Amino acid sequence: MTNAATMPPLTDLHPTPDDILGDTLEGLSSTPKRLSSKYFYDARGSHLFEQITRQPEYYLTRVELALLEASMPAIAAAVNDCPHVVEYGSGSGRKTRLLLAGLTDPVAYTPIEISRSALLASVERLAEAFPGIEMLPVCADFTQPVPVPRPEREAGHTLVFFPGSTLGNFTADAAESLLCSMRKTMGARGQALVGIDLVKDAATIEAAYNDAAGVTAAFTLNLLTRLNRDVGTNFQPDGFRHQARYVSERERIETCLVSTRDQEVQVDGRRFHFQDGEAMQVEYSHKYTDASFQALIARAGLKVVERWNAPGDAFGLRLLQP
Ligand code: AVJ
Repeated sequence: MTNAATMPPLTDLHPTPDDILGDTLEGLSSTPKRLSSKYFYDARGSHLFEQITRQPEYYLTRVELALLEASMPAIAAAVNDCPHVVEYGSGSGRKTRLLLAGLTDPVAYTPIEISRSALLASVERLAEAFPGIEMLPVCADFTQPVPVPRPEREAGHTLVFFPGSTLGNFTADAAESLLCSMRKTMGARGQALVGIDLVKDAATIEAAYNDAAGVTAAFTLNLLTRLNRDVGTNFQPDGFRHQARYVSERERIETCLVSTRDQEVQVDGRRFHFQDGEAMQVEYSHKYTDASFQALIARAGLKVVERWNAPGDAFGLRLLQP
């Protein structure tokens, strides 16, 4: 039930149409062309992502939820008491529910999420389930500096929660600056709980991004529909196809939209030509080893203090500290 008492105030810093247009023009002017995966998450994109997490090939969410559930007592013991939990890219909040239920006396919860609809729906459910935890939702692109609200009741420290291997969507340089801003958010006594997908056989990884039902393809192509609506591009989604390949040398999935014909796209009085077969880069999903993850977080002044792996090392949770 929606009512004034359970609806927490929203800090709304959603990217403006100008932000999205600027990024789109920059990406279409690059060689090779690229668009940012953060714009996948409009209302429909967030809904399609939820459907991806239920596809049999997409092991990540299922495995991480089971790992979080199984490790929760150990996680609660390793996390300092009375935390303010700040989650980056909170999505539907299924993992949050397990975390908030398992931690010792969480004081407040700040989800930072670019999809306003996903944020409002999840925080409304969480507010009902956890009436004693102050909800401080922020709609924002977390790759930009985000002011984190201050809870009414003093928290012992800040716990950054960054599950889903969302870190994997960032190149090493972008991941480093994001981890640095998380380190600032958590403060000297803070901690971060990060979910990472681990390097495994290429076929398993590739299948996860090429589900038989075609949900991932629809998710990728929705980016074009979204940009047509929000910044006035005139992409013809049926002139592109989803392509996701695991590149072992770079330990990542590279997702592209491939033009299936010679065509032109116009936006803001400018024209961009696509050749038949031209690939536009839209998403990376990096997979990690202990060594590559250690090296990455070290660049941001962080270290692993606890680690939990799913059976068969399918997925990992890492507790980090400055
Ligand atoms: C949002 C990082 C969890 O990269 O695996 C799923 C997004 N893209 N299928 C990922 C995604 C295509 C996903 N995460």
